[in-house]
Amino acid sequence: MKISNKMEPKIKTTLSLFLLSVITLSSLAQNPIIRDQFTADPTARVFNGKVYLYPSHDILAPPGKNLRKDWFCMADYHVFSSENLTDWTDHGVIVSQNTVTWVDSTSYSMWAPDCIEKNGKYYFYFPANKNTAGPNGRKGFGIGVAVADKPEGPYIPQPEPIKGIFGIDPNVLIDKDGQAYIYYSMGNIFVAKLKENMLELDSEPKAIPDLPSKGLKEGPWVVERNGMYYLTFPHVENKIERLEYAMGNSPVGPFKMTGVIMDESPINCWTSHQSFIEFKGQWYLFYHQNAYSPKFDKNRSSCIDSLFFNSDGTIRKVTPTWRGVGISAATGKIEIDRYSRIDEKGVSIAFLDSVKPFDGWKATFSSPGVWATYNSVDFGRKKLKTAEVKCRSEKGGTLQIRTNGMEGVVITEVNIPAGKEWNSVASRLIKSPKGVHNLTVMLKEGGMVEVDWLRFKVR
Ligand code: FUB
Repeated sequence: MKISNKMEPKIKTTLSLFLLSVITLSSLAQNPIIRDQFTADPTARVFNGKVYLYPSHDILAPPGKNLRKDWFCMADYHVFSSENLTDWTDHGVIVSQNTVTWVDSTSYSMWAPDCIEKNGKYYFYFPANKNTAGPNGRKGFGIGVAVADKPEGPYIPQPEPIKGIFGIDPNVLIDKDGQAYIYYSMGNIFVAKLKENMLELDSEPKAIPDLPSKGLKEGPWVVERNGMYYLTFPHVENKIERLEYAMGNSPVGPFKMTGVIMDESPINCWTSHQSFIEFKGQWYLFYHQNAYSPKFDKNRSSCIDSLFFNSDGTIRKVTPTWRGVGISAATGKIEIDRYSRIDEKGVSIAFLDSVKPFDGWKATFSSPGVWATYNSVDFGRKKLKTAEVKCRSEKGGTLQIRTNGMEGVVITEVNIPAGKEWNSVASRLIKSPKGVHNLTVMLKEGGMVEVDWLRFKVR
């Protein structure tokens, strides 16, 4: 891509920003899925056989900007992609409050976005505070569109927000007949038709009736499956948001309230926000919580768990997990603190360093016999020879690593020397499994042992 001097200054800045910011950092698997920055309101889309993630980008309010310290603060959007839901590439900033002409660049209000493809173009919809009042005299939230030729950009923002919308959390559905609909929230959830150009409304926005009348509703996400339309949204039924849905026979309803997709956050994140995709024959729910910021729930992180439909088309409630989805390579770092099952009385999870949450977590095995299981580890077909465990134990201890839970085959036993420092301890394998197995780590004997990660090596 060439930056030419003849380009509009805003477009030029947007392109330069995009080109400068393309990063190909790979994150690890498990929940949260992005492990070096906050990513809220995760919109997932499948484009060209890959999964693209368009989250909003929570940050702490920068000092000296006259911003509330206790509120959402978002200046830009990144896009991420993955071929396996396990390894994620950050393609960098695609839209920033400083490069959209109509956005108040002091507002840090780039909330939940969406992105959709039509005729080979990618339309990125985003809410933000306007810098001028509209014809109705209102500033507040508008919804803008930025357009690209590729899912990862570069995106060129339109000079004006979509006329006729005052709201947040855009979501766009293109129905089977090609008609596009935009959904958004502002107290109610609204729907309107979009014109063929995807940039203008083709009908008056209408509030969708028959949804809960008490408690905040926001974040609509509509998906069609087998001729049924699912209107999903976060709603405060009790004290904080949970994910609910209504079903209907058309993109504009009527929708009938049907159930709860995910209960309120077990770690008390006030907001929730969702999107669904079907990828390689499995449905997945993307959502967020505040695992990396337990004391401030406006710094959130994206997660994925599998989602299943019942035979009547209703959705089975999803329980959030730390393990998340996808298969982990035995030769990569397996974070046992992102367990699929755990001996809750004997294994505890904590940050490695509470002032550096993105360093991740450790699992502490308190006494002999306690265990944690991590599912779906791929040992491949090659013989593996060594296990390496990053661990620490003041008194020393022996960890047993085996396949398939309590009945499994012992792969190795790792003798951890007594000491105060973190060490990488290696141990020869007794058995090298082949293919995909669940892995169990058990403290066989000794004192308390802390584990950061483990992996297997061919040498
Ligand atoms: O991220 C800011 C707001 O919080 C979103 O727009 C809402 O859906 C909620 O997640």
